[in-house]
Amino acid sequence: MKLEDLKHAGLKKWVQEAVALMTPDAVEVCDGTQAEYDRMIKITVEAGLATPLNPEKKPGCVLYRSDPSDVARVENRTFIASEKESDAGPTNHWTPPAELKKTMSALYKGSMKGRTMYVIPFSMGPVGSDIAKIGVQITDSAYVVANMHIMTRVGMKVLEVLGEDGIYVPCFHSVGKPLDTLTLDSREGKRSFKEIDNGKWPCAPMEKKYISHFPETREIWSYGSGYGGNALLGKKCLALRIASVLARDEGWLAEHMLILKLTNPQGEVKYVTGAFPSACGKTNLAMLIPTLPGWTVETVGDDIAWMKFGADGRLYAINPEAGFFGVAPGTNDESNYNAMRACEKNSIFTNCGLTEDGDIWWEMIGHGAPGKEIIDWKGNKRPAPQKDKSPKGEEIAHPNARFTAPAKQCPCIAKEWEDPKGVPISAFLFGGRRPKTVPLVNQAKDWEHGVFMGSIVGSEVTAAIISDQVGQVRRDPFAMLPFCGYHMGDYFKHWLTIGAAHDESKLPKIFFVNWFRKNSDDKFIWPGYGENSRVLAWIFDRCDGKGKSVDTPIGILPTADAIERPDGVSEADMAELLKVDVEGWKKEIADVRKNHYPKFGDKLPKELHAQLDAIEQRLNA
Ligand code: O2Y
Ligand code: MN
Repeated sequence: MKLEDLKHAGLKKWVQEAVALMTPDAVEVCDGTQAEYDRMIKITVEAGLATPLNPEKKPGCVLYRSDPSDVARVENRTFIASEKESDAGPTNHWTPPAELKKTMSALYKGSMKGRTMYVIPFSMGPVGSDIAKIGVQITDSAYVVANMHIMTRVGMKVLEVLGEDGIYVPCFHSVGKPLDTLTLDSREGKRSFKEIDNGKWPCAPMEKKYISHFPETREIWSYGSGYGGNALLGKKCLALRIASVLARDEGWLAEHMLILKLTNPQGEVKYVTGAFPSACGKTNLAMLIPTLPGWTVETVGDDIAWMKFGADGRLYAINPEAGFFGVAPGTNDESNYNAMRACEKNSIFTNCGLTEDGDIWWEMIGHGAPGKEIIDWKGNKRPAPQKDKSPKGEEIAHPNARFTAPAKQCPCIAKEWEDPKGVPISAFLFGGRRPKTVPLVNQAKDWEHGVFMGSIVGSEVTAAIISDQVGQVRRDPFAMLPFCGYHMGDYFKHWLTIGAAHDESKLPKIFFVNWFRKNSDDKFIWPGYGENSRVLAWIFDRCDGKGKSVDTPIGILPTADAIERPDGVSEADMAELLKVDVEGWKKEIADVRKNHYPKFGDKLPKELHAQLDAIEQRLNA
């Protein structure tokens, strides 16, 4: 579709202004068709940026290799440019919006020279759902267009819903690498050549990358990166940072949470959401295959949940996304069978290894690589690994290598996953990697206690993360620290306000889970993965006021016999997993009081301090 054919006058004007600033060679409005997707892949293959995979191994799939400097989200280049610094809060990077726009406008000037500007109308959530939101992303990356096709709903239907004056979130994106026209002197005279990417992933140097959010005007400006969360602006930028601000203002929740559908042997269903910091197996939990007979888990979403109250007073969630942007290394048939099936066709792979037979490979895929050689994520030929592990720093696939797979291809996708009304949520789970202190599962005594639990989420630092902080807990409240578009103290307040404004009996129950307890030999006590269904079953029952439980100073815990023990977990192990470690919790409370809560200054709600005092008193009683 051509720019002139856009019916929305405000949108047309916004794009025209962007064209005048970024001066692309051409402009295309995306229609979301398969033909368009295929053309984006072809353009990038011809530019040497993509390798089609062997259709017998991975039909309809393609592999990209990014620049080594452009491999992940860049938190230190991510900005919340609210008018007042105090609205962004101490855990976000802040710059005055006018100053940031001035700096970035200078970068955007001529940034699309030699490239096509794609205008992507996209819906986060089923098109037309009351909970969904529309965004329009301008980008000069065909890779981004193809990924947005999978991760969001793109196309004409979105423009129809937008009509002539509908509201959308405007999103600027440029990789920040204009293609110049080079003029060379030759014997025959001057000759001009248009620069091409020629196999080099286009992006700007780190100090010129900006992932900027303007919460008051609900705008996103991204410059300099073509990778993942920096460039696919519907995901972290719109669906979390901007949406969290909308949710605060409009009385709903935009959360970094998976959504799963849990069915018991009697066929009764409950929907559960869960927030976990990175590297806790969120996608694996969303796609879990229960070991507990008769139970099923189906997936509604693996990363983001938008939740609004229905007329019946219950909270309904949608997954605003249409695909999975999953971490490849570590994903295998054992850890996540369903994710492996979801990405075996029509998927995009980024920064994985390429085998001799035209397939992808990554560390812990479950087998060595075939043949003699493999091409690593940097494009270098290496001996084909016989085992599926590599020494740190010498990986074949980058540790943040990704698959982009359509959600509808996941064998365990729930039939309700696109229900525009959303699904009614019965439980919120919070969790982190906590080798000590935190029990396997702990139900909050009430909503405020649950908000307290969410506010102290974190994972213990291991040598693999930061060697001089080993043993400390790196807190990531509600797993939202990098994704909240405003002050985290105000965010806690928003959660408390939601609880106070609604009938608590209809609100989801809140649980803290911890699959990562270790014994004195540094071995995991709980097997995790499919065995987590045993914990989900207890949570299911607790939502109905059933399930054997005991009230303790730290929350409501299962009795020793409430959760059926999996193979390899002894009675003593179970007792360890469910014990109240009084001394450990006193240290936990002290750490939160001294090192965590002070970060949020005056905006930390008094209710959370009261929770600290109450738990401390109960522990001392
Ligand atoms: O590194 C990136 O750009 C991707 S980050 C990501 C992708 C999918 C789901 N979650 C995340 C995250 O950082 O939480
Ligand atoms: Mn995430």
